[in-house]
Parts: sequence; structure tokens; C-alpha cells
Amino acid sequence: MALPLPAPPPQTEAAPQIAPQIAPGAPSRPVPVARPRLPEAEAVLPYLRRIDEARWYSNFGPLVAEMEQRLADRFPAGTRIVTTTNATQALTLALKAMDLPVGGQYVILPAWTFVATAHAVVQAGLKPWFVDVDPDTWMLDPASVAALGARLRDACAVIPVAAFGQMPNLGAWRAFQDATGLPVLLDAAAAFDTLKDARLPAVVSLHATKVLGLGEGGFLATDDAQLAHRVYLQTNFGFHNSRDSQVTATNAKLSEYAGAVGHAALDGWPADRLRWMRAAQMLRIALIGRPEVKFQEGWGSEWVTSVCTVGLPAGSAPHVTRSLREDGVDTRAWWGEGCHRSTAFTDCRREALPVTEALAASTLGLPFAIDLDAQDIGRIVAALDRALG
Ligand code: T4K
Repeated sequence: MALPLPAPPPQTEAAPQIAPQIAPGAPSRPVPVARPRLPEAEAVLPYLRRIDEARWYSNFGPLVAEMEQRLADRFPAGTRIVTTTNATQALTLALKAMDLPVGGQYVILPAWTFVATAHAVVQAGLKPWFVDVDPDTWMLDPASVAALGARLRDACAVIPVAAFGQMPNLGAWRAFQDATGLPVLLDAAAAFDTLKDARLPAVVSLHATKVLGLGEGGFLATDDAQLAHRVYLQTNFGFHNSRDSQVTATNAKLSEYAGAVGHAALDGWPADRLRWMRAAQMLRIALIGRPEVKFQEGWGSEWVTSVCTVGLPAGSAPHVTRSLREDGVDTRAWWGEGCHRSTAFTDCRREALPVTEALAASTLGLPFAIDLDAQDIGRIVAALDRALG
């Protein structure tokens, strides 16, 4: 996103603090909030040559089939992978394929999520029901959802969201599913690195802005072969080995070109994961003197993700955003003011959402990239120093 170039610094110390504070001679280039880097052309070329030779371009060609196998190899044996054009489609089609119990039409989801989670619910013909998140993990807590008690009868499923890639307690969610009978579908859009368990169906995004990106793409991981088959049917007009459309469906297939990028990205993943980790650790170390800037637990030390969303002192996010912008440091409220605040969802059912409201005003996406360098980190730290005083 292009930011306006910062204006020159104020003439006098007494001047109102509306002009940017970039020191003379400092780089005027804004520090972008994200700089996705997908595999370079040379890395993709061998796979493109395979497409030329095979003359197979889409519809479950060899590259996508092999990519699905490589993704499945990251999970326990027996895990099925179904690729889709993006994670929003995978969530939608999974909900449609889950054989949800007749009765409640509501799907419980956190208000603290990206709008895609709620869009998928609506696209699947269901209704979002926003519930608040835990203040420490920023995620739905199975105990709080269970505490809805008899009202859970209105629901047909729950979608916990792996906040910015952090993995929720999957054991607790499996226990919740067993105890309540409510199916759980995990939105693990940003959790390519941390999702290792497919005993609950989970959806990962392969968007360009994620740690492993194809441009657009996503996949469902599940150990339920029948669910995987039903989602696959949903991606392919309901066809399987015949021209009969077995279920109402759509077209959400990945092309072989996306598969080519996927293979190159997977080839580079072990080294790229270390690069993400290195960038995160450099930023963490540079901000060590700022304990009021709080990172997600394990971020950059135990797991990686492509964004750096930090907690700030209560209510300070709008001020810090403005101040950083004046210093040419781009930021992003990746989940806006909370999903429930988007116009499309203002009429949706909700519980009290004080934690989500507080997070919207106290968290911020700082610039982050696989190749974030010392100079940009210096600018981020200096801008935060000025913003936080
Ligand atoms: N569930 C959750 C919890 C999610 O967070 C998401 C997606 C989904 C489900 C759905 O996944 P997908 O259906 O997308 O697979 C981004 C992503 O598009 C989206 O995948 C992501 N979450 C969401 C949180 O953010 P934008 O609209 O903020 O991206 P944009 O275009 O503003 O780009 C961000 C920054 O990156 C800008 O500074 C520009 C820069 N950029 C971006 C792209 C795409 C580049 O420099 N190069 C690029 O190629 O949505």
C-alpha cells in the first residue's frame, strides 16, 4: 500500500506535533507493513517446464496432486489434504460438507478474526454468532463457549481461529466437541507453520501475505476421509469419475501453475522458515527495552507467521498508528475493529465483546517481512520510542 511521503519536520520545537518527525537525511521511503516474497522465477521454472511437457493445466493435475502429498507429509499418516483456490472457499466448502446437525443454524466464531471467517459462514448458508475471546491468547476459549450452556442448542458448529498463526489448544477443542456434540472446524488461515494435527478439520491459507504463499490458495487438512471427499466434490462441480453432479457445488480447484509455485515454495520452506525466525528475533531483540510492546507467546522463537501483531498499552493503538505513520512506518489493524464491527455483520448475533473491543484498541500489526533488515528495524524502534514516550 503506498503511503503519502512524510512532510518535512516542523520548523520550531514549539510547532504543533502534526508534521512527521523524520530526521534530516533519514530515508523518506515508508517502511511497508508487509513485503511478501514468493519463490523467484528460477525456482518455479523447472515446474513450469513440467506443465509444458504434460500439457496438463488444471483439474487435479500431477503438480497439484504431488503438492497435496507434500502437504500431507507434514501431518500424521492418514491425513487428507484438499486444496482450494483460497482459504475462504475451503472454510465455506468444509462447512457445507460437514453434514451439520439439523437444528441451530448459528456458527459460533470469535469476533476477533478476519472477516473471511464470517463470510464463509454466510456463504455456507449459516449465521454467524460472535463470541468474545480470551484476553491472553486472543482466541476463543472452549470453556467460555461451553458456558453458553443450553443456548448452544442454537448452534450447529464452532470455528475457533488460530490468532495470526498461534495454535489454540486442540486437545481442549476435541474435548469440547466430544462433550457438546458440536462439530469444530479450525480456521488456521495463518497457521501453516503451527498446524501439525488434523484430528479436527482445519483450513490454511496460502495467500501471498502468508508465510508460505502461492498468490492465492488454501487447503483443508483432515483425518476424515469422507469429509475430505465431500469437500473435494464441492471444489469440482460435484463431479467424481462421472458427468453426474452428485451435490450442489462450485469450482474451487487450484491450477497447475499454482501447484508449480507451491512446489517451489515448499522446496524453499526449511530455509525460509529460518529467515522468518531470524527477522522475528531481530525485531524482538531490538524491542527488548520496550516491555509494553508485547509479542504473542512463542512468536518468532517457537513458531513463525508472516505478520507481527503486538499488544500495546490499553487504548493506545490509534495514537501509535498515527505517530508511526508520521514517521513513515506503515502499520495495519489486520482484523480492523473486530469482525463484528464490519458493516456486513452488524446485524449478526453476538455476546458481550469487551475483550475484542479492547484488543482492537490495543493491538497493532507492525511492519514485518522475511527479509526485514536492521535499518527498517531501527526505524520501527525509533518510531515506537517516539510514539510511546
Ligand atoms: N481466516 C483468517 C483468520 C484470515 O486472516 C484470512 C485471510 C482468511 C481466513 C482467508 O484466507 P484467504 O481466503 O485470503 O486465503 C490480507 C490477505 O488477503 C488475507 O489472506 C488475510 N487473511 C488478511 C488478514 O489480510 P489485505 O487485504 O490486508 O492485503 P493487502 O492487499 O492490503 O496487502 C497487505 C500488504 O502487503 C500491503 O502493504 C501490500 C502488501 N502486498 C500485498 C500483496 C498481496 C505486497 O507487497 N504484495 C502482494 O502481493 O488481506
